[in-house]
Amino acid sequence: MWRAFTRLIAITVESSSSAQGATPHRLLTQQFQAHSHQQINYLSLLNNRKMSSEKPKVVFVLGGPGAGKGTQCSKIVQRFQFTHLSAGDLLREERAREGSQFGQLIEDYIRNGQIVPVEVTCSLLENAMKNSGKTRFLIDGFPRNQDNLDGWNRQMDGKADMQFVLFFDCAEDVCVERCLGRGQSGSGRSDDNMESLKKRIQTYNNDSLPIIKFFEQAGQVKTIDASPDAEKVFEEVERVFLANGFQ
Ligand code: UP5
Ligand code: MG
Repeated sequence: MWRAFTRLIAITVESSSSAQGATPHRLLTQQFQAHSHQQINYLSLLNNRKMSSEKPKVVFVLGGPGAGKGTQCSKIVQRFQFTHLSAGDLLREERAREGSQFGQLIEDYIRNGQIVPVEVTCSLLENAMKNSGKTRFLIDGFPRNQDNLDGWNRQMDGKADMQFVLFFDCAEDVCVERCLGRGQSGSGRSDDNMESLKKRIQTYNNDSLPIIKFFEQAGQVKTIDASPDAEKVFEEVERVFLANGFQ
C-alpha cells in the first residue's frame, strides 16, 4: 500500500518535473488545491476574505474508534457556533468522488485501519475550512499520528489557532461494541467489522495515544469520560466549552 502511494508520488513528480523546487509534499498539496478550486463558489470567496482577517479557531477532537467523537461533535454544533469537520468523513467523501485518483489508496488505508498520508488529509481539511467561510472548527479524528501533527504544523502554520484538544476517553471493549453495533445497524462503513477494528485499535494505541500524551504534557487536553450515555457525556463537554469562553 505504501508502495502504491510512493508510486503515485513518483508519477506526480515525473509529470511535473519542470516545476523548480517541487517536493512530493508540495505537488500533492497543489493537486488537492486545484481540485477544490473547482468547488469554491463566489460566496465562499467572499467569506474567505473574512477568514483571512480573522484566524480560525480549531478544537481537535480525539479518542478511540467508536468513542463518540462524531456524536458529540453534532451536539457541540447544535449548542455552540462550530463547524464539524471529520477527517474520516472527508476521506470517505474523497474516496467516493468520481475521478478521484486517491480513492483506492484511501480505501486500502481505511480498511486496514492505517493512517492516510497527511498530504491528502490536511489538504482536504484546509480546503473544507476555506470553503465553509466559517471561523470555528471541530477537527474530528485528526491529528492521529506524528506524520499528521508534523503535516498540520507545516501546512497550517500561522493559519489557525488551536484552542484545546477534546479527548474522549473510552474503554476498548465499549468502543468495539459500539462500532460493531453501528455496523450491524447498516453503517455501510468498510471498517465496522472485527478484522478492521483490531487494526484500528492497534493503530490508535501505537500511533494516536502518543499524540494525545504529547498534547497532555503541553497542558492542552480536556479529558472527557466517554463511557456514559451520550447526553451525560455532553454535559461534561458543554462545561468544557463554557469554561473556555465559548457561548
Ligand atoms: N455512540 C456514540 N456515543 C455513545 C454513547 N455515549 N453511548 C452509547 N453509544 C454511543 O459513535 C460510534 C457508535 O457509538 C455510533 O453508533 C453511536 O451512535 C454510538 P461515533 O460518534 O460515530 O464515534 P466516533 O468516535 O466518531 O467513531 P469513528 O468510528 O468515526 O472513529 P474513528 O476514529 O475510528 O473513525 P474515523 O472516521 O475518524 O476514521 C476512520 C479511518 O479513516 C481511520 O481508521 C483511518 O484509516 C482514516 N483516517 C486517516 O487516515 N486520517 C485521519 O486523519 C482520519 C481518519
Ligand atoms: Mg467518527
